[in-house]
Amino acid sequence: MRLPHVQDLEQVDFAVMGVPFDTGSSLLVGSRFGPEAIRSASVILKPCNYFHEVTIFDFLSGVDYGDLPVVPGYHKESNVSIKDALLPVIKRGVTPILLGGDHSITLPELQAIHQVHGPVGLIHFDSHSDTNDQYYGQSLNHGTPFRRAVEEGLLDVGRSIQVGLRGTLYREDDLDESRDLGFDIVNAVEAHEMGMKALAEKIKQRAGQGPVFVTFDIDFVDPAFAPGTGTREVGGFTSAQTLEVIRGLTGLDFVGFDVVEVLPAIDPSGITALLAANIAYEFISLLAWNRKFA
Ligand SMILES: [Mn+2]
Repeated sequence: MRLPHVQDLEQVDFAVMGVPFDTGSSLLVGSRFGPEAIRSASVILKPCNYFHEVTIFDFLSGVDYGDLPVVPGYHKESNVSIKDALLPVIKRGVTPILLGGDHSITLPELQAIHQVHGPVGLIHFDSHSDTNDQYYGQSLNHGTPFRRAVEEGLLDVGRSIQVGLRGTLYREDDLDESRDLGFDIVNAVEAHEMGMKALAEKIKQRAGQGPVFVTFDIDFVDPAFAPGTGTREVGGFTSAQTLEVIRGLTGLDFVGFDVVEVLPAIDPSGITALLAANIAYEFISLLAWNRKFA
């Protein structure tokens, strides 16, 4: 987006930052290169969001903060490092727009958010619930962050919702485990049936008035539109539907966003990173919309 690479947060409203960590991936690795690919794709973005009738920099100041430090191959150390590096940004009142990286990075993000904001509502776009207890006997993985987040009390789970879930499961009761943790769920078939406007309304109803964090796994989108990700599931959503549902989320009290699981090596066309850049742009637009209209 050609934002300046600045780490001085004086007068800054939002900070884009990369989290180039993919040690939590269960199948294909390489999302550590997601931030670089999304940044490269983002040069085409322009400041005016025509749909919202808002020109971002009339209302917000934003920077590219660079990447948060990680230790490739070392999950616990990286989680501590991500949380410690993010915390001062949030303490300054700056809204983070985080670029992954695999979905395990959202746990340390939420740990940092929780220290400042307390439990937050989670709006989780994904084809998977990511609420498994363990993978390969390990508690930290990109399939487990939201179970850990509930266990650690990071979420106001009564205001949290997972949308877009689909694909084959391990057991018939897999999704019940997510409901038992307290999440509301809209699976992909239900979301297709209700349409994106109604889905956005349902998400807003659930998220309510308190602080919310939005986490967007790019595999929410159908692999036809976002092939560059490691655990693809068919039957997903178009890029147009993706923009429509995000644009419907105006007026919420956003405390942070991430877009994760972009794996550029298996998408030579670059359309996955381009979509991820536009998703991040729509997140920023929601912040600008709130300044202009809320
Ligand atoms: Mn995920």
